[in-house]
Amino acid sequence: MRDLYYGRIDARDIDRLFTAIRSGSDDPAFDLDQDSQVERSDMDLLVREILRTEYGDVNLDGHIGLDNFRVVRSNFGEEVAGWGEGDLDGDSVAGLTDFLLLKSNFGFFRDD
Ligand SMILES: [Ca+2]
Ligand SMILES: [Ca+2]
Ligand SMILES: [Ca+2]
Repeated sequence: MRDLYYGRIDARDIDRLFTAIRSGSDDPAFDLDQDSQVERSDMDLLVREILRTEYGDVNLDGHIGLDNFRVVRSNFGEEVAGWGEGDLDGDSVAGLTDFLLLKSNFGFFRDD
């Protein structure tokens, strides 16, 4: 997760971390909470504490609204490249789980 150290963290970092989790990586660079495992808790930390948003914020602007919903809807059921195309749980598909994740956080606003 080299980009972290350059301050350019974006959806590609999320996708990289999902790939690491899926592949069972033990690369310490992805173990953000330093518990020696690369897993969902590291993703929670990246999304919530580093990117300061929630699952569903497809464009990472700190708000989960209709524009984000439309991305998931337009790709629904399809294999997609990653978070920015509506895959919020890292299974490479924009599907029901992603829709429900977004729905549960719909209306989220980052308080700056
Ligand atoms: Ca960890
Ligand atoms: Ca957004
Ligand atoms: Ca998905």
